[in-house]
Amino acid sequence: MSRLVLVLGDQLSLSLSSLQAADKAHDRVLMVEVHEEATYVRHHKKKIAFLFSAMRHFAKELRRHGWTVDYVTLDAAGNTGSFSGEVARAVEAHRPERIVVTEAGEWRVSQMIAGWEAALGLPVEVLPDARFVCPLPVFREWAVGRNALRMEYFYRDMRRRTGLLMEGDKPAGGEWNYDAENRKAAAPDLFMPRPPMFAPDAITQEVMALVEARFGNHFGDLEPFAFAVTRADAEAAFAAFVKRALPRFGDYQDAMLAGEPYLYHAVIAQYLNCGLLDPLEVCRAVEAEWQAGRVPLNAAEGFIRQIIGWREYVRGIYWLTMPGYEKRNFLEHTRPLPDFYWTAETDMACLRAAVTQTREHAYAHHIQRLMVTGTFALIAGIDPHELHEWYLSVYADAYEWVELPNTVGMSQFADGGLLASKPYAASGAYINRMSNYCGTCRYDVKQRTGADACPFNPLYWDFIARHRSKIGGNPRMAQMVRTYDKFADAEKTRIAQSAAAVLEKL
Ligand code: FAD
Ligand code: DLZ
Ligand code: SF4
Repeated sequence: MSRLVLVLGDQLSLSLSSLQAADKAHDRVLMVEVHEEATYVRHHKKKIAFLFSAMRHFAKELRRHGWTVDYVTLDAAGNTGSFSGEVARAVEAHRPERIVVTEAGEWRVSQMIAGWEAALGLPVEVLPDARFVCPLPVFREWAVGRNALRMEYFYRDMRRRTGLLMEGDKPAGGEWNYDAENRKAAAPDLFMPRPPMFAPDAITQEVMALVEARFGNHFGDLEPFAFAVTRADAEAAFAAFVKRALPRFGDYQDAMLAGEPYLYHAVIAQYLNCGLLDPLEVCRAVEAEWQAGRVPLNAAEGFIRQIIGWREYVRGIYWLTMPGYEKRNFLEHTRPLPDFYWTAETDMACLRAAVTQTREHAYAHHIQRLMVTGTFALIAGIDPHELHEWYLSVYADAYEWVELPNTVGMSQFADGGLLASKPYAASGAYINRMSNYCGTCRYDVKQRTGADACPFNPLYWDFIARHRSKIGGNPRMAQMVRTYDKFADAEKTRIAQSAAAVLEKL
């Protein structure tokens, strides 16, 4: 039996199910850099360079382990530019008896793969992706028949399933979730930990030249490039996080600080999502730190919840709702994405900071994504699909299975509340409480209306007014609707006029 094992760019794990099912003595691995994947959205230059370099290093690792690997570079003669074209070319060249592939992370690619058996006339075996904690059929079973798919209940099942932070059948410390302790504002700190920087080696430098030549007009700065591109370096980056930042990860999880793009975050999603790090392994390492008394429980629990809770949960939601989820627009928002999401040219200090660091590092932490770029788009009524394409293209960790539910569901409430229990709408007060951006901003966060008012303020109240029929019944929004109703008519008019003036300028 000779197999062609296709390994996709986000499947860079030796434990991959397709590799486990194959035989290195007889089978051939195929890895391909293709134009279609680099441009289905116009990915950040750093993201393309990161992935191509990580793929090339992984191909070397596979060869070291005795695999025969056909690696097609983007500029190789005859590269057809698509997965389907490259698989067809490899079938023609090697005449395998079957194709084996681990299921794709994105629905778009799964549809391509579904067509290959008929198009190529040979069996195509698609195997489950065992790198996730929750198999998709288990998620489906959990979800069926529930009205509300709340992450918290799913997360508890994952704690029981993995045994992480469990004392018998009880959660460690007596509580499942220590989020209430994780909302402190951070203070500037000269000794703030930073993710380690890895100098580009010859392979990365070659890839960077290719990316500049082929995708030079994509968003984002290619240099300086400092991501890990091998498993060993990704593990070193994670170890540095555990030692230096994890102890304060919980406390400052929701904080934002000017000039500090990373704070106490792990900056590992790009490694987890392409397979350089294993989700369960990093959780076990964090649990061990707590067991050894080196990190507090709120930090360990907060971190583990993001991975076996949120990360697994959004993947389940994605596969439960696709296709179709990408078109949801419950609030009927149609305004185009403002230019400053690409240029950072705005007087709003919080948005300028988030977009600038996104351009520089292909990274923003969760609260910047959710409560700055996300909340602004929500209260300004931006088309969720345009916003989805923005998030999918600008972050090094972005793949549709994880990005789409976070954008359409959590951030934009475009699924009508399937995922989030309320819209993440907020005025400037939230950003002021959790960051130091407002102190240097041209706008006044305390003013609700007028030319100098923080734009989040009129937009927030205008959002409540515009959507009261859709969100007023939500118990978590009812209080804000009542507050709006108590405003004098003149104030309501000023809010509407200020909001219109902000939107006009977009
Ligand atoms: P940390 O804050 O250190 O968290 C540790 C890990 O937990 C992350 O690496 C990640 O794997 C996981 N995690 C944390 N929050 C989430 C979440 N909400 N959903 C899934 N996993 C989570 N994450 C992506 O991996 N890819 C995306 O494309 C992506 N798009 C997002 C879009 C929006 C609008 C929002 C609000 C969030 C998005 N997230 C996405 C989730 C989260 O913002 C990132 O995982 C996180 O910022 C990555 O940085 P980190 O590794 O420093 O994470
Ligand atoms: C994101 C990406 C990019 C930019 N380029 C490639 C590529 O050339 N070859 C490849 O195998 N994968 C790439 N990827 C990752 C794929 O888009 C990802 O594997 C699919 O979205 C399936 O999840
Ligand atoms: Fe952002 Fe408003 Fe604060 Fe300026 S005042 S930084 S726009 S929240």
